[in-house]
Amino acid sequence: LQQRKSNMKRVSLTQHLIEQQRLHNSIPAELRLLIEVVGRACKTISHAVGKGALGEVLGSADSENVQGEVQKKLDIISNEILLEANEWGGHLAAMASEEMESIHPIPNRYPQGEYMLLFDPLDGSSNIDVNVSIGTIFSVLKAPDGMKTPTEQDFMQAGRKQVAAGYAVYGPQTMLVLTTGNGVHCFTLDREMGSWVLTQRDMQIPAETKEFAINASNARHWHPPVTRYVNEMLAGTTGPRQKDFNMRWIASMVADVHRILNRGGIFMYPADAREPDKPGKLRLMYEANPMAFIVEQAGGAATDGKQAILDIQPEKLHQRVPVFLGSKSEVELVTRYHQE
Ligand code: AHM
Ligand code: MG
Repeated sequence: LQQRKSNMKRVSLTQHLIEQQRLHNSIPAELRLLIEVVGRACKTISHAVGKGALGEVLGSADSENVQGEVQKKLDIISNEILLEANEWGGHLAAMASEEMESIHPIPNRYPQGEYMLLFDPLDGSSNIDVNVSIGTIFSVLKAPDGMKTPTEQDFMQAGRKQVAAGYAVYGPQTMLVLTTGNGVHCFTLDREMGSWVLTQRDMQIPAETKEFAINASNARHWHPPVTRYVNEMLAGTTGPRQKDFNMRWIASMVADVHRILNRGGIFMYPADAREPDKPGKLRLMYEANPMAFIVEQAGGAATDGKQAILDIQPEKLHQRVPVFLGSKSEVELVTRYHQE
């Protein structure tokens, strides 16, 4: 009886999206279809990830992606799953992926929709083979001209223009975290039923935090504002911050951001002195923008050290940016250090 009662109260992804449309008029049917299709693709990816060695999906493929990184088998499989799932529904005009050099227009044999989908099919590749949380990140833009096939130039829209963004995290539980501009909501995959169930409404990042995330092995290359900010935290109760901080680094952005959404903190992937023309590691269009949209919607902040990530005018599809995101007061402090 208890089980039946709790089942009756469950809100599915579809129900949630329809309710949001009625409340805020922000999710037209075509966008809802898009989000549901991405959600379905993430279930398939979650299944492949969960099989691991039994599915013969672990290890590297014999290929490199556009940034010259060796692709894992699961990077390629996840990319294929997302492309195939989204091609034929009529809701998209084009797609772009971290794993593909150029954009992927919708083939002529399918109707064309008004949205453009960007994704990092499997983020945290270095964690795939060691059974640590990884995820899919996605971002949705409007095609500027619904009539014609989009070009790469049509994707060059600032993050503020996103109409939806989200990520799935494949961890002990598989979760989908989503925003369409009216708060951030989290769904847990019910593996038996195969459905996304709303488990957290209106996630809010705690404003104050004692936790930070950065790959400290790069410390000797950091620029002075980052060194100052981190050193002040490391100084603990006797330093200028007058409190002890804790450090976490999962090396999967989805998992680090998911922790910050739940219990606060700041995540940093700064530019450093190694390659002046290569600002950091993370990609604006597939990682920084969707995460910045989610974080701002949850009451946090996201900058590149100088300006809000969402205000950056993109110049290239695979452009990289420094990233500082999470609890507002911390992001503001490290951003101020960059401006001083
Ligand atoms: P990927 O998209 O190739 O997986 O790279 C992005 C990942 C992020 O998830 C994570 O924050 C970062 O790379 C970790 O980098 P590092 O190996 O320097 O710790
Ligand atoms: Mg990535």
